[in-house]
Amino acid sequence: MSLLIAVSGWDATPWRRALQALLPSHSIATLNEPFDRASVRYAVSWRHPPGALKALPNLQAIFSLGAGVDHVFADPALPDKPIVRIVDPDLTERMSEWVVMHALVHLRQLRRYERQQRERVWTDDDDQPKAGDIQVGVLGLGVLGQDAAAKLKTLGFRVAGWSSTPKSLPGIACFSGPDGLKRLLGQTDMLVVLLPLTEATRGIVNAALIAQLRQGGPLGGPILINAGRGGLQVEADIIAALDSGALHGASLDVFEREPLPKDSSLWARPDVYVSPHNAAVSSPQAIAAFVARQIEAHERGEPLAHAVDRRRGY
Ligand code: NDP
Ligand code: OXD
Repeated sequence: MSLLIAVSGWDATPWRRALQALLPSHSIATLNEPFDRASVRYAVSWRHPPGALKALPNLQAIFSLGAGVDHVFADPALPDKPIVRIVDPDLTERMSEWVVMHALVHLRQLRRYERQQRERVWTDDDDQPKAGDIQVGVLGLGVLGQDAAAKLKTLGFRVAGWSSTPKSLPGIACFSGPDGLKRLLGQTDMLVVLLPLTEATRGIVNAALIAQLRQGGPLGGPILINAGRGGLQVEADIIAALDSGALHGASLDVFEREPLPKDSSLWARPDVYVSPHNAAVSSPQAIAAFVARQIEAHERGEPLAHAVDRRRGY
């Protein structure tokens, strides 16, 4: 019985080491070595090369090594097997750290004070807004969105969120559907995007959406914080909005093209924070433990947890 590590752009070595330690009775193979296709029962994927998972006659399940599964669905030859995504506190806590950090960085004008420190400028600022003056809108109230929303709330931000299906969450104003989105955007000073990339969400962060955000406000204009996926955003619209003032600033962890091309103007903008798609990295230790627990449960005949809905695409 074996497990296939099917990754591209990542080093398979730490994954192999972590999975082998937890699943000593399984043989583990990677795509760049010979393996017996009939023995493969499970595959773990991060952007696996298209077609890599076909002709595995005994495949039981595919594990995404990220919370997102758009990279798995990108394979036109994907076998019709359950796809399990990561739901793990390790990943969730990392994401909330990133979201909270960027919310605070914009609230407390970190760039400005870094520049002032470099220039040895002392100012007397008594008009600092506080978290309670800021209305945050979180697009996507799933595992990550709910945790980030709750932590922002704890810091004092006023928080609302938007999801596909209606929700009721303590202290968070919840919206759903197209009308709900419009209502949320109209009151939002800081927009946090934690949506999955699907046919329904591709390009959702565009000029039309940005134009609906609350203008002015305590931060001088709306802030965009996107750690969902680059395909959710139209970068040309974001840049135009920053230029026109329709957006006051942005923190972007994900991009239409990754790595972000060297000639993208986003790199050099003082009103934009760029991070290299590492808001919540998948730790081999934590995530291999999640995968191993699921495989052991499945081998005992128990159902797989966190299998995604192929029709919805997340
Ligand atoms: P979940 O599936 O738990 O949550 C997705 C949320 O989005 C749900 O609330 C869902 O609504 C909502 N949603 C989906 N489609 C729509 C739509 N068309 N309209 C309105 N709401 C919609 O995912 P996670 O929270 O675990 O992860 C979210 C995404 O974060 C991942 O898909 C991935 O792309 C990204 N990610 C990025 C990382 C990074 O390092 N940058 C790391 C990890 C994840 P409902 O609740 O009603 O289903
Ligand atoms: C994920 C990611 O989906 O890291 O987990 O992007």
